[in-house]
Amino acid sequence: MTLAPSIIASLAEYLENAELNARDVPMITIEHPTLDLGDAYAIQDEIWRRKTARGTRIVGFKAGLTSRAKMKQMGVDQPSRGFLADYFAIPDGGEVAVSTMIHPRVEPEIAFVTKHALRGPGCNIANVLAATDFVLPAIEVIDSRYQNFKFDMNSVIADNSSSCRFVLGGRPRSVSELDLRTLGMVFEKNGLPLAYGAGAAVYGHPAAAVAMVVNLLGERGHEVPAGSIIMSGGATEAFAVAPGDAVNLRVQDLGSVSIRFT
Ligand code: OOG
Ligand code: MG
Repeated sequence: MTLAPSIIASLAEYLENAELNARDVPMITIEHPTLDLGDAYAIQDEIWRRKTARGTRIVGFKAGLTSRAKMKQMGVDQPSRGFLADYFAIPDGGEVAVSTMIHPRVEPEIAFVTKHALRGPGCNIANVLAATDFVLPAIEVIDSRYQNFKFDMNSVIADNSSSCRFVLGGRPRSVSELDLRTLGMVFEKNGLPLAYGAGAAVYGHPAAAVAMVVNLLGERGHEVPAGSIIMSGGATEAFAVAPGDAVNLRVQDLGSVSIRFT
């Protein structure tokens, strides 16, 4: 950590206001070039604290940048974690106004829902599978608060890994019935395929991405409670959306999930 607690608090307020007002801001490492990974997670955790202090519930967590396609698209080389607030959730088939966001993009994901608590360090795939109640197809809507959707690793982590909205849908399935690595995905916009994916694109195995999130949370003393939603990360690059777009994800054996943008 290189930054004073007062700077961490003011950067958290700055980034949370950018989210709440849907206004983009310059990357925080421009003004604070010494900001390190510890500072970045401290800022994210301060945004989390600000929201819970206001009565917002944290319903789960997410892995970010867990696929090669995502790392390549964003020019980074490590994964991240973020948290999911109650108001990020959009019902399956629901709509969201693009005007409430800055420059939203969509990603095809597999979401896990836990039946037991998970705690790192030392969490592995087997622990995740044993603690998983079911998995679901999910679309994540990300929205970087940074200008032109451009950032470095520490800046995006401070910005809650671009978390914005998510939709869960389809058919919940137990992990014991599935081979999560070979699970096929078709991601569509306005009825046409955008991209194809497979579970293994996500960190080798989507449950490995979840274990990574649990371990990153454990480094700062956070436990993942039973009943949490954990998004394992985009299996393909993310795609920009505009008003009028309808986005649908079909996942093998898990059904489909959709969202419309107005
Ligand atoms: C960071 C968040 C990435 C994912 O699934 O990889 C993410 C970003 O690309 O803005 O949610
Ligand atoms: Mg994502």
